[in-house]
Amino acid sequence: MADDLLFTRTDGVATLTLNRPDKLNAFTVGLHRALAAALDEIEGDAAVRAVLLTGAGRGFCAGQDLAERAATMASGTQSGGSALETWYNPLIRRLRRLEKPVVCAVNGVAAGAGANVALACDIVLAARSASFIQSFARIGLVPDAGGSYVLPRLVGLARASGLALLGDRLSAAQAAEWGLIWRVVEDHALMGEATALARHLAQQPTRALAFIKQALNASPGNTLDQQLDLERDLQKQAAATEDFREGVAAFLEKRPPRFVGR
Ligand code: T3D
Repeated sequence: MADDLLFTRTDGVATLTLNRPDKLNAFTVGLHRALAAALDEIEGDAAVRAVLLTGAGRGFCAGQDLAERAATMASGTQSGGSALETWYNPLIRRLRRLEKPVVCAVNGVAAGAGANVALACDIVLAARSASFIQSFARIGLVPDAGGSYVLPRLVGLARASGLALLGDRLSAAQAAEWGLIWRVVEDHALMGEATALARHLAQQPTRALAFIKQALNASPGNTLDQQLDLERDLQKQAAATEDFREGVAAFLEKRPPRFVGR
């Protein structure tokens, strides 16, 4: 259903709002389709230079819609693995590889794949009342949507094991203290701060931000030598951009830079 996702573009920021509030924005095939179509547009629109992802209502996202999954399991039309292959894995790859920064405003509970979609974004702000739940083990599943990759890297094996094996609720404040997310914001201030952050990023040197994402994505699997080589290659490309020339000129002329994203 088209309204399952709200998609607006203002001031260089594409805002994506998961919009199934009665079901805590749980993922259905319809929501996945709408999100994939929006990301197609965002990738092809040079005027969009940052993305803001959030949820409508009191939740951010409760992961896979279990009623839909129960129905597809009963009819034999879709297995868990195939949903990952078709929807969740491409979504996580796209968020990580998108050549524009993605801010996530976690407005409420983020559970299962909903939590891990949030953690795949570049900068995660969470409302003080929000929480993160690796709820998979509670229903007999394993963390997916990149959870088993990102959790040990962000918080270490001991905390990742506790989160994944117990499926307990982690408060936004604890998530920030552990380094799972960037920052906690008071509930009433979340959307204002997240929007301001996304607008700021939309005025930054977009190509350089894309190269930074690329370098950070590659880092966990690289040796120092490989990473140094990658930094050299990316720096060569960054230094060839119009925005680098503008950044240096603005510095020397003691004025704010006017980056155009090229
Ligand atoms: O096969 C595959 O697709 C593999 C992929 C798996 C990816 C996954 O994400 S698996 C994990 C799926 N998600 C969960 O297990 C979380 C289920 N939800 C919860 O545990 C709780 O809802 C929360 C802890 C997130 C929030 O609890 P609470 O008490 O604040 O809210 P609630 O009352 O449980 O939920 C409110 C409504 O949303 C309720 O609907 P109702 O009864 O008012 O009509 C509830 O059923 C619905 N809802 C919440 N989560 C889901 C959901 N409906 C469908 N699927 C959900 N995941």
